[in-house]
Amino acid sequence: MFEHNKHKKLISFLAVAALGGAAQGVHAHAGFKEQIDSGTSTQSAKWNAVTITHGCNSNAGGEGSTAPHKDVIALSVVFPDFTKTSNVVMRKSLSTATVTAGEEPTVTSFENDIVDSTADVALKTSIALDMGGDQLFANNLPTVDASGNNRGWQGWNGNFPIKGPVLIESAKKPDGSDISTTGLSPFRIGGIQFKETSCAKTLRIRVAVADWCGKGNKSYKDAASNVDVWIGSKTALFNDPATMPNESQAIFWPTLTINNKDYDATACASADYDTLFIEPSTADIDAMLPMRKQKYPKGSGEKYWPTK
Ligand SMILES: [Cu+2]
Repeated sequence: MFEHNKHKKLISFLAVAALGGAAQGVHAHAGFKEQIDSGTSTQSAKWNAVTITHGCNSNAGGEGSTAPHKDVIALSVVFPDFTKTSNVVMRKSLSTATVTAGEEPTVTSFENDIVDSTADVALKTSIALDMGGDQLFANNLPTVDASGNNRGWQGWNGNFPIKGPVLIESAKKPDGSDISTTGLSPFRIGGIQFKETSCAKTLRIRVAVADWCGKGNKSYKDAASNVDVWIGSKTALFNDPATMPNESQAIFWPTLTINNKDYDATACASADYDTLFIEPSTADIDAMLPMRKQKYPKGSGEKYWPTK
């Protein structure tokens, strides 16, 4: 982890230098292909993809080190429950404020900032799985919650129903270090519109992502090198610090950034916030981030940690 954070800081510095602050294109872990601009809810959906930028490696070893990564064979993704303010964590902060990431002050709704958001509805938008094209895994199933909302997906390489590719990390350069590869797992998301009076420059949608490199009950024994879990806080099920970068380190959430095209810097000069955050509940992460045990098409047909 220590090595990794140094690596991340260097990357961020270079990105800021090169792109004038638009650093979203550079990811250390799982992330998103693009930032997106705000738009109306009736506008056609925005196409995007989760990026998988490296294979699994114990965070104790540090991914910036030359320790080898394992190939990624499956992915699970859980978005926040946009339909219920009661089932998500929402936050609001000023980007210049001294606040630890993941500990920004909470709010109960976005109704003052986002069109169609109410006391009950967090965001009037939805996501959908995009099959084909730029698709790392051949097998993909949407993750649907108890209320019928599409909350993410699981993609995997396997023998059934289709043998697909993995994110190859086992191919090495002559010095044994990893060849840099990125896997894309596409989806689309509906338009999100900021209110004219909002002083939010960005809405940051924090998404739980797990990159799986091992499968079956055996992988539980060596979880640290069989899964990378990207969530901002530990949960009842995902609590091994070696599988995630949140033990005495900066937290990491894969974050989809929505930019407010109509942000008014003059009108918002003295506003006490400029950034909104939304995160899935820990209960939802525990319910939906593990790979499902059912046979295809109900589930992936495989058993992955932590389904011991
Ligand atoms: Cu990483």
